[in-house]
Amino acid sequence: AESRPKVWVSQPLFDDIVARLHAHFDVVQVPDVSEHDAAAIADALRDVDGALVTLNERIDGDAIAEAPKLRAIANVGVGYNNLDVPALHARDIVATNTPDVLTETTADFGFALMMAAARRVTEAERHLRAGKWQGWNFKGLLGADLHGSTLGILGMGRIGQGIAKRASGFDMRVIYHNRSRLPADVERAVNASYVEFDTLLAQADHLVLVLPYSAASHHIVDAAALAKMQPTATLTNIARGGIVDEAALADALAGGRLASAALDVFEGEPAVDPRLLALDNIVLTPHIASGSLATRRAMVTLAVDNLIAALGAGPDAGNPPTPIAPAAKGGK
Ligand code: 8YV
Repeated sequence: AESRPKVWVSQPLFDDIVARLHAHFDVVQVPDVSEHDAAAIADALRDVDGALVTLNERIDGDAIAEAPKLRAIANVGVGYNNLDVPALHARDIVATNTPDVLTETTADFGFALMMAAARRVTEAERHLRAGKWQGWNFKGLLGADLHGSTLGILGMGRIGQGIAKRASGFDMRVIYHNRSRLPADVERAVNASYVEFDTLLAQADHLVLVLPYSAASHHIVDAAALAKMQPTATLTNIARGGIVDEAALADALAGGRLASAALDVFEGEPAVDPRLLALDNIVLTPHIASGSLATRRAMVTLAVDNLIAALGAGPDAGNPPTPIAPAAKGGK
């Protein structure tokens, strides 16, 4: 009998969804996430036709070069800075991601983080839990308003637009900066105005980062950018940690040059800079913005559909629903 294609599933995802792969492929699962160093990844890819991976797995040029049979990589996640897409495409390996299905959930969480930073929600809870609440205090833990303020969005893709839509209900003015300006009808639909990067920094009362990570966006929010922000402003990052210079951010927060920040992503995650951990005026969450149960299931479903189709099986054989375009520049 003809041997079936072999696929690697890098993490224990949702078994009932991943089980659909068994109809078409032999599935190799490596259950120990801690083994996912470069050598372990290269090993796992060496003998397979395809793989279902997450942001924990960096699929680099060396691993790809050592995987002669590889034909498809299905990334669970919309951002794909963990994949060397040019190296994959140079070998005609199909790469796919999971856009759209996580947009609204991630926008919800971005809004939640921004609100938590503005109103000092987690700082207030720590205060209470530590037994420091000695009675109601008129001037205690005062924050900044969202309503009537200016929301700045850096990166106006699907998730940025989702956040802009939500801001209308909070009576916020929305300004944005993006590699390219949105068409006028889209700007109207999300009620947002395009501004230059420096204007965004200067005018935002609350700045939210939702842009793909790439060489072009590495540390785009650095000391110089932070210095252009208002000292009363908040900064929320739900994109990738490497977009922010975390040392500069810690300096700004400690020095009173920025009111507060909320980070769901970190440059060296899961490690978090101890200087950030030591600050009170920061909300820190472990990369959970897309983490509703329904959305994580939808992401795995789409990644499984992509992998089946990319390897020439199932109803969409040869046409995965959400391939990463060859010319794509960043992790969006
Ligand atoms: C995922 C994400 O949890 O989609 C993204 O870009 O960062 C998150 O939604 C992560 O990518 C899982 O691999």
